Formats: sequence, structure tokens, C-alpha cells
Amino acid sequence: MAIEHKILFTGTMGAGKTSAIAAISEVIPMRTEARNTDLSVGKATTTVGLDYGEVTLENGEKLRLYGTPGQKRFEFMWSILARGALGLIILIDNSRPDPLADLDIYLENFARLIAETGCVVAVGRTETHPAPGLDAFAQRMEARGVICPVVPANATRAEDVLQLIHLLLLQLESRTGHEALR
Ligand SMILES: Nc1nc2c(ncn2[C@@H]2O[C@H](COP(=O)(O)OP(=O)(O)O)[C@@H](O)[C@H]2O)c(=O)[nH]1
Ligand SMILES: [Mg+2]
Repeated sequence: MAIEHKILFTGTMGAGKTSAIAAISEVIPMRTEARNTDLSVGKATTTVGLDYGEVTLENGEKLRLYGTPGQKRFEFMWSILARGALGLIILIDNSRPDPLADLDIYLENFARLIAETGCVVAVGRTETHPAPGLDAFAQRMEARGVICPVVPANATRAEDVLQLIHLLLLQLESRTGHEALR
């Protein structure tokens, strides 16, 4: 049987979780969208439950991709989704008022998963919103004793999303001496 792994995408509403999974999934992504009742966000629909997709790596390993619900009232689901995951990709929307505070929320809520596996921080919309810079995110993590790659990425572009997965897997390899991927 082919080895299967689970990777989790998280981030605020509009950060690109649905886009990232849709960009690379080989199966039609499953989404649970509903009418957005949060008037502070200019989106007609939003993910209330979760996103799901699948992608097969060159070595034949299958990745199950899960997107967490973005809204705070669904935080209770995060720990359920995190169970057994191979790692976390945190999508940051740099056009939001305080992207570093957004990062803190995910570092805090997924602290255990990050400590046990790995994470990658992907900063989106840097073309239009260059600040805070990547260094600021790295410093914020360092302050918490977390070391993860921070890269600019557009969640709507498949090559960017695959690069994020690649960075996550590389990190796991170096941490575990390839164990996680065997
Ligand atoms: N420029 C840019 N647009 C993005 C990026 N990620 C998502 N978007 C756009 O932002 C909107 C919301 O993305 P979505 O994937 O629904 O966010 P989600 O709420 O995290 O699932 C969509 O119109 C995307 O095309 C990004 O990294 N850069
Ligand atoms: Mg979504």
C-alpha cells in the first residue's frame, strides 16, 4: 500500500487555504463553503468546515491536504485536524492589519504539532504589502523558540504551493533523518 501522509494548511480567512489546496489537488477538492456572515471580511463565501485535497509526490507518496477552518469560532477543530499530521503550513495574508499577531495565533494553537513535526510560514500578497518583511516573521518565531522557513508565496500558484510542501518535507527529513518519510 502506498504511504500516505497528512499535511495541514492554516491561516486567517482569505489567506489562501482553499486556493492552495485547489491549486495542486489531483482530486476535485472538497470544500465546505457557506455564506459569510462576518461582515468585516469582504468575501461572499468562506470555509466553515474544512478543505480537502490530495497530491502524489514523485516518489509515489500520497499527501492528504487539509485546510483548517479560518474563523475563530471553529478553533476547536484545529486540534482534531492536527492529529497525526506530518506538518503545518501557515499562510499569512500580509494585507491584514497585524500579520505578526496572526502568526502568533497559529504558533500558539499549533505549538505541539510544530514542536513534534515542522512548519513552513508562507507570506502572501507581499507584492502589494511588503511589510512586515520576512525577517520580522523569522524574529517573531525565534522569540518563541520556533525555527521554520519563512518564504513569500502566492497560494493561488501551484508551483508556489508545491515549493511550500517541499520545504516542509525537507525540514522533516533533516529533523528525523528521513524517518518521517519512510
Ligand atoms: N494575491 C494573492 N491572492 C491570494 C493569495 N492567496 C489567496 N488569494 C486570493 O484571496 C482570495 C481568498 O482565498 P481563499 O483561498 O478563499 O482563502 P481561505 O479563506 O484561506 O480559504 C481568493 O480570491 C484568492 O484568489 C495570495 O497568496 N496572493
Ligand atoms: Mg477557504
